[in-house]
Amino acid sequence: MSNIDLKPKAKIKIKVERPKLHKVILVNDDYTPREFVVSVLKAEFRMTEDQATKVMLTAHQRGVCVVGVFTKDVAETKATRATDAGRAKGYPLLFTTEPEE
Ligand code: TYC
Repeated sequence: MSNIDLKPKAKIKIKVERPKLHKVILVNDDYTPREFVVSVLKAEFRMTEDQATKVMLTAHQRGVCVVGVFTKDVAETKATRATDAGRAKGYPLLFTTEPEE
Protein backbone atom coordinates (compact mmCIF):
# COMPACT_ATOMS: atom_id res chain seq x y z
CA MET A 1 0.00 0.00 0.00
CA SER A 2 2.46 2.68 1.14
CA ASN A 3 5.47 1.39 -0.79
CA ILE A 4 4.88 3.44 -3.94
CA ASP A 5 7.78 5.84 -4.49
CA LEU A 6 6.31 9.28 -5.12
CA LYS A 7 9.57 11.18 -4.83
CA PRO A 8 10.44 13.32 -7.86
CA LYS A 9 13.36 11.88 -9.82
CA ALA A 10 14.81 15.18 -10.92
CA LYS A 11 14.96 18.56 -9.24
CA ILE A 12 13.54 21.44 -11.23
CA LYS A 13 15.20 24.71 -10.39
CA ILE A 14 13.35 27.84 -11.37
CA LYS A 15 15.57 30.87 -11.65
CA VAL A 16 13.86 34.22 -11.25
CA GLU A 17 15.89 37.27 -12.20
CA ARG A 18 15.18 40.90 -11.55
CA PRO A 19 14.50 42.85 -14.72
CA LYS A 20 17.41 45.15 -15.56
CA LEU A 21 16.66 48.78 -14.90
CA HIS A 22 17.27 51.56 -17.39
CA LYS A 23 18.29 55.14 -16.73
CA VAL A 24 16.55 58.08 -18.38
CA ILE A 25 19.12 60.78 -19.12
CA LEU A 26 18.41 64.44 -19.81
CA VAL A 27 20.80 65.96 -22.37
CA ASN A 28 21.64 69.67 -22.38
CA ASP A 29 21.21 71.89 -25.44
CA ASP A 30 21.57 75.63 -26.10
CA TYR A 31 18.01 76.35 -27.23
CA THR A 32 15.35 74.80 -24.99
CA PRO A 33 14.21 77.34 -22.37
CA ARG A 34 15.02 76.33 -18.78
CA GLU A 35 11.41 76.77 -17.67
CA PHE A 36 10.21 74.44 -20.41
CA VAL A 37 12.67 71.71 -19.33
CA VAL A 38 11.40 72.08 -15.76
CA SER A 39 7.75 71.82 -16.88
CA VAL A 40 8.46 68.61 -18.86
CA LEU A 41 10.30 67.05 -15.90
CA LYS A 42 7.35 67.87 -13.63
CA ALA A 43 4.74 66.54 -16.05
CA GLU A 44 6.45 63.38 -17.26
CA PHE A 45 8.52 62.38 -14.23
CA ARG A 46 6.23 63.63 -11.43
CA MET A 47 8.90 65.88 -9.96
CA THR A 48 8.36 68.88 -7.73
CA GLU A 49 9.49 72.32 -8.93
CA ASP A 50 12.60 72.00 -6.72
CA GLN A 51 13.56 68.52 -7.94
CA ALA A 52 12.98 69.46 -11.58
CA THR A 53 15.01 72.67 -11.24
CA LYS A 54 17.96 70.76 -9.72
CA VAL A 55 17.93 68.14 -12.49
CA MET A 56 17.64 70.82 -15.21
CA LEU A 57 20.54 72.82 -13.71
CA THR A 58 22.73 69.71 -13.42
CA ALA A 59 22.18 68.90 -17.12
CA HIS A 60 22.74 72.57 -18.00
CA GLN A 61 26.07 72.67 -16.13
CA ARG A 62 27.43 69.16 -16.71
CA GLY A 63 25.89 68.24 -20.07
CA VAL A 64 23.71 65.38 -18.83
CA CYS A 65 21.74 64.35 -15.74
CA VAL A 66 20.08 61.08 -14.74
CA VAL A 67 16.38 61.81 -14.36
CA GLY A 68 15.33 58.43 -12.96
CA VAL A 69 15.61 54.66 -13.19
CA PHE A 70 12.78 52.46 -14.51
CA THR A 71 12.07 49.15 -16.20
CA LYS A 72 13.09 49.21 -19.90
CA ASP A 73 9.58 49.82 -21.25
CA VAL A 74 8.75 52.59 -18.82
CA ALA A 75 12.13 54.30 -19.36
CA GLU A 76 11.72 54.25 -23.15
CA THR A 77 8.12 55.45 -23.04
CA LYS A 78 8.94 58.34 -20.70
CA ALA A 79 12.03 59.37 -22.69
CA THR A 80 10.05 59.34 -25.95
CA ARG A 81 7.10 61.29 -24.53
CA ALA A 82 9.39 63.90 -22.93
CA THR A 83 11.46 64.30 -26.13
CA ASP A 84 8.25 64.59 -28.19
CA ALA A 85 6.95 67.32 -25.87
CA GLY A 86 9.98 69.42 -26.80
CA ARG A 87 9.75 68.58 -30.48
CA ALA A 88 6.10 69.68 -30.53
CA LYS A 89 7.33 73.17 -29.53
CA GLY A 90 10.24 73.10 -31.98
CA TYR A 91 12.90 72.52 -29.29
CA PRO A 92 15.81 70.06 -29.62
CA LEU A 93 15.24 68.80 -26.04
CA LEU A 94 16.52 65.21 -25.77
CA PHE A 95 16.00 62.40 -23.28
CA THR A 96 17.89 59.14 -23.85
CA THR A 97 17.94 55.78 -22.05
CA GLU A 98 20.69 53.35 -21.14
CA PRO A 99 20.79 50.10 -19.16
CA GLU A 100 22.12 50.31 -15.63
CA GLU A 101 25.42 48.51 -15.01
N1 TYC B 1 20.82 75.08 -21.69
C1 TYC B 1 19.45 75.54 -21.82
C2 TYC B 1 19.43 77.07 -21.78
O1 TYC B 1 20.39 77.69 -21.38
C3 TYC B 1 18.54 74.98 -20.71
C4 TYC B 1 18.56 73.49 -20.72
C5 TYC B 1 18.89 72.79 -19.56
C6 TYC B 1 18.24 72.78 -21.87
C7 TYC B 1 18.94 71.40 -19.56
C8 TYC B 1 18.26 71.38 -21.88
O2 TYC B 1 18.63 69.35 -20.70
C9 TYC B 1 18.60 70.71 -20.72
N2 TYC B 1 18.31 77.66 -22.17
